[in-house]
Amino acid sequence: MTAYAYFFGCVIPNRYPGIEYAVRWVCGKDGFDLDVKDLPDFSCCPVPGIFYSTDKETWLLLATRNLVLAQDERRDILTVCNGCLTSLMKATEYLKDPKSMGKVNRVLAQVGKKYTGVPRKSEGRRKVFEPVTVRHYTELMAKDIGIDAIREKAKRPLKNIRVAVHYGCHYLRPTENTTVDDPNNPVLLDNIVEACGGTSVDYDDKLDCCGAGGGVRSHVVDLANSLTEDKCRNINAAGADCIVTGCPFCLLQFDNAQKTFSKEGIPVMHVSQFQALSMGIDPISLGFDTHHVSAHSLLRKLRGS
Ligand code: 9S8
Ligand code: 9S8
Ligand code: COM
Repeated sequence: MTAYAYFFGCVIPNRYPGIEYAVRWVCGKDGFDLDVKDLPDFSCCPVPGIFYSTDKETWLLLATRNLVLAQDERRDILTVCNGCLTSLMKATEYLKDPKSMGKVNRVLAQVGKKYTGVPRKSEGRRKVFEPVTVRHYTELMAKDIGIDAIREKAKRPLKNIRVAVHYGCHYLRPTENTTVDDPNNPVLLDNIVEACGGTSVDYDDKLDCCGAGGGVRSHVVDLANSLTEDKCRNINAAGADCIVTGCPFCLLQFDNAQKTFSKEGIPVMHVSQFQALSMGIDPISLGFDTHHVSAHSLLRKLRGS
């Protein structure tokens, strides 16, 4: 059985603890009972839109330190965020260049750490090191656990719930060389939603950015919010009851931006929260009271279904 390390990033523990609870619940004894461990020394990935875009050396150093923590425990990293996926995956690709790896390791030596990758196989007497594996929650669930197993565990299928799935940029294009899903026609989130009993509705510009990423929310919040408004207009036109995403930063943007242009708003949740609901979790555990847009109407509809 593959061993994983939880990588929650910053947004989930600080803003949406209900997502953390949902992920632990789905992966734990009540759910799929995976071998996942906390590595308390993990830091910010660091966030790609700020660090990767402005200071690649610091970005690679901090990302590598996180990779080393997982490498030394022989664990794959389980990210629950698109930005964390991009940052850590991209770092493993930069580290394939021996020069970059040497440079980073010279600094990491000061804190007694060294990135080598993981010795997964050997050729003759020589060990072959491979990059630390970085997985996204959505990918792990849809591909490894599998859609049938998700459907089987959905004891309380979320029938009647119309869902607008939002993938987010860093999920669709995590690196130049790697994809977790088809960037032009992604399906994994839609498949999870449907396996949980929901109906994934199509809407215009589904693959567009939520508006927040790449530092846009931090620097030009009005622009970020107007991009979100465009997306929400399309989502409303499709008659969705909620938005489901695999990225807590997209979730934060939808959840916060809506108060600037809409009174009620459409509830937004992480795919793990949606999945946990279908598996019969008590919704009170999912921390919807920390979301800006109320989930009350959705939960009422659920009770009726
Ligand atoms: S860590 Fe710090 S800011 Fe964040 S959530 Fe996802 S991206 Fe990585
Ligand atoms: S935040 Fe999450 S992944 Fe990104 S850049 Fe465009 S979309 Fe929302
Ligand atoms: C978005 C991350 S998930 S970033 O803002 O583009 O870094």
